[in-house]
Amino acid sequence: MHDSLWTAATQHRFLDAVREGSIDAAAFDRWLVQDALFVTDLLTFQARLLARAPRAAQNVLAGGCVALVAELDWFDVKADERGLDMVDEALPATLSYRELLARLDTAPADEALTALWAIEKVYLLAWTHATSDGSPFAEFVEHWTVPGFAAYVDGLEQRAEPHAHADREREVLEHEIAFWDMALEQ
Ligand code: MP5
Repeated sequence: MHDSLWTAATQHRFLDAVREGSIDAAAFDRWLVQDALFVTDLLTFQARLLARAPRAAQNVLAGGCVALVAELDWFDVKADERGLDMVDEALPATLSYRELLARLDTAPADEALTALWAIEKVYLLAWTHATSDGSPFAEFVEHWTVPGFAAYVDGLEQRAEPHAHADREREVLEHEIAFWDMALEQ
């Protein structure tokens, strides 16, 4: 379902440029700083979802919350290495994604869980697409392609209803595309 949107979200020009090593440093840094803001918003959404999810989904969601907190620490380290200030000024695509997460917050748990699965599956596929030998971005590629992350996405898939909530899935994919677009703009 939504095959062309899945392709657009996971084989975006941003990811081609990461794979080729030709990504503009300012674009990569813009993505990094905005993604740290997104992950902060995702943690808010996911912690609330954990509180209202069916018992069977709690384990995978709780593990994900712990991973999100660790990921925020990791973003700080990466930003520091690249000499970036972690601003809290969200660009329009980040704000718009925040609004989508807020809407999902009041959606039924099965729909919210399915949207979360799509959010994570996009990153697994996207960074797999961005993989190349000797990449200067290897640690970023690795972060979202290691077996542990693939297992997490699998765990979400088992508790979600992949492709059963077409509108939610479409919205996630559109926001993911806009997020990559945002990094390349300017
Ligand atoms: C993810 C992300 C994956 N970091 N950013 C966007 C815009 N979409 C999806 O989430 P996580 O928690 O980094 O695996």
